[in-house]
Amino acid sequence: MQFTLLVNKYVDCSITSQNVHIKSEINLTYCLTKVNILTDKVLNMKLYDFLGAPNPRRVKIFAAEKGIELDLVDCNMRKGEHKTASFLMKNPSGKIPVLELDDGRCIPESVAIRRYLEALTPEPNLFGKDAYELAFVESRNRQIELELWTQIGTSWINGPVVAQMRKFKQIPDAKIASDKNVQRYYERLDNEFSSCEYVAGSRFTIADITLLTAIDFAAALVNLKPDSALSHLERWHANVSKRPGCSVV
Ligand SMILES: N[C@@H](CCC(=O)N[C@@H](CS)C(=O)NCC(=O)O)C(=O)O
Repeated sequence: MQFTLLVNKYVDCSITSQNVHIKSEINLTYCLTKVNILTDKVLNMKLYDFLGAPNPRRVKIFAAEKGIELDLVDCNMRKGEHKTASFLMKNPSGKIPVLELDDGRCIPESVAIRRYLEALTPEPNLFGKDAYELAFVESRNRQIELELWTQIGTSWINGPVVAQMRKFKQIPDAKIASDKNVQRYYERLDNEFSSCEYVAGSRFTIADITLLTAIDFAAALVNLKPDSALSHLERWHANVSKRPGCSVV
């Protein structure tokens, strides 16, 4: 319905003048984007997921915040389903999440998937609205990925849950160092949240999802819950956890 109306508008306008024609082409592009959104929703994008895995959760929260429904496909990591030949065709890195489109094309990497979803459904905006905000949100998101997620990852790989899998040679000293780095980073964040409501300023963005999923995973499975004395960090955590989209596990 919406598609037909907008196309009619395009056709009507295009015959009046060159100027209006250009404007209406923009309308058509906008309109086709909208159709794509509807089409992708109708065609069921599949998200390869595993309950409790933090990187797919980053995508699930993002989608929930935007009201996008994804068809979840259980990729049982315990059984190694993310390393099978057929899964490696979807993502040669053998990791989840992967978004599979209706025509079989696949997008790995949680940030890349979310860029795709943001392009399809621009509102509510979660990546940044103007040149500065886009760059600032990206910088905050990257810092949390590179300075916190990596340290939590080291503690996880060298910690007790992974020890039970007997797959990796563990390095206890690496875990001692990364545990300390995580605690120091929590202190830095606490300090930042004393003057800032969200990770990238005054509104909720993708960077908050990156931090929330990191902390929840660290607290639940890596024994790295932030100290309750870090009251600003605790306030931020309670505040974002209340959002319906963030209740997705
Ligand atoms: N940078 C990737 C990381 C994906 C990732 O590490 N996913 C984990 C699950 S939460 C995984 O599949 N691990 C399996 C492995 O590393 O072999 C992203 O953001 O999607």
